[in-house]
Amino acid sequence: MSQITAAVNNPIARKEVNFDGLVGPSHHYAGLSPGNLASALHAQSVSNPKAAALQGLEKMAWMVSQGIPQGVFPPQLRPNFPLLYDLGFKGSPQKVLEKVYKSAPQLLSMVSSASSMWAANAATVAPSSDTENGKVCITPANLVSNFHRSTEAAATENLFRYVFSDQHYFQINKPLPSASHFSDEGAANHMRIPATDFHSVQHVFVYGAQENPAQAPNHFPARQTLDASHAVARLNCLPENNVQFFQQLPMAVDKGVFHNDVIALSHKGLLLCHQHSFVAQQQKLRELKQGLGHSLAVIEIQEQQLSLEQAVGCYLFNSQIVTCGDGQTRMLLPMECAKQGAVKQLLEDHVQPQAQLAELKFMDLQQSMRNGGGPACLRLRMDLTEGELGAIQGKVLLDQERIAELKKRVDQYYPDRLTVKDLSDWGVARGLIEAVEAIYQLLDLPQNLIPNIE
Ligand code: SUG
Repeated sequence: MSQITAAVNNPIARKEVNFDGLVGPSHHYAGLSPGNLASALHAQSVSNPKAAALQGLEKMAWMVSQGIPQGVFPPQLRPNFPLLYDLGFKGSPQKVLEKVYKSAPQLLSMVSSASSMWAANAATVAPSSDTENGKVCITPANLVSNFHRSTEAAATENLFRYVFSDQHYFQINKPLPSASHFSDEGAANHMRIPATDFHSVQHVFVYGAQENPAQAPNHFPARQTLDASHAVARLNCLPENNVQFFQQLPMAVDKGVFHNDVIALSHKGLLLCHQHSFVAQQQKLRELKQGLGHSLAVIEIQEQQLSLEQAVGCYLFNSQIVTCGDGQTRMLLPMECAKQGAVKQLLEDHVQPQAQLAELKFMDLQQSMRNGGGPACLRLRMDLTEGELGAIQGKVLLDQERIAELKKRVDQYYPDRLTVKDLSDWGVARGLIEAVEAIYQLLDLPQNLIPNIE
């Protein structure tokens, strides 16, 4: 038996840890992401950063209450003053904010976006059980599809080089080159699927764009390229036999499926997806089954059960299926799925029995949902051994006490109302920066990870 098969074969050796991005205090709605329908719909509406962060922390608290290891990544510093200086704005912070708001309000939104909260886009991760070098391999995403998101990559890489700095256990790669040819959106377009019998594993990389323009979406951008997916698979040291590449259905991208995790999700040997998730779907699913020795359960939701539009509206596929401390499997879904009778019925009548779910847990994540971020967008999954968990730096692994401390900081520092105009006020912006500093302090993360704004 090869080393890789042996490690995959031992499911007790690793625990799935979900690292959620804590919503930052500058969370607001700016309509920055073409193809993300919720972001466009809520552009310029008034946000509530405090409620957004507390909703995210409630989700983390539920995970901990279920006996599931849970981590957190801090928000990045926003407004991003160093970037504004790089773009030629000069003067005191107040002057810089006034100038950028006056000349380019959308730019102020871009450099102030709290988008690092969507940790599923932070990186692609391969657990040490699956990699040729036996390390956890992590490739931070370059996120070049949207300017406001591309500015996350450097800070994410720095954070990961600190938190996962033990090179005995972790390999942190550089993000791919920042060019559209290598556009990479991280784990949102990647599914690690072990066989139900744990004898093998497949990594499915989902891309939206390839060279043939006939196979590209017409209205909205395809955010992930095939060449980027190939590069990430290589960098993450995955054996070729354990890797497959699926293309998103262009029609689905055009209907608002901007990441694969908006239309498909996996947990252990289960794949839950929509009928219109992939190009040549039946053939690709056959290949996947073959790669897993036919040990895979697929629940494929048909268009007449749930249309693509409905799926994008309620984010059913952006849920998290989790195995809890009591051994039961539960599904954490956005509240929007409970609000539509037909969706709830589909879940209760079909998904719950087929996936053998002990509970459907609906949670209110409305603040993030209004920017197109559901439960699964907010988290980056990693399967880690006890040794790897023990090597993590900073107090980023959570218990209820640390969550309560984080809630206190959020209550103390976060505004409960924010518009882009508010961001042009240095008094407000300084408060947002202090909030981020307080969170780094609480999580025992060095302040030098936060760029100096002078
Ligand atoms: O990249 N929204 C994010 C949502 C990311 C969701 N993540 C996953 N599906 N994994 C995006 O489109 C909107 C920001 C604004 O418009 O203010 C935004 O960036």
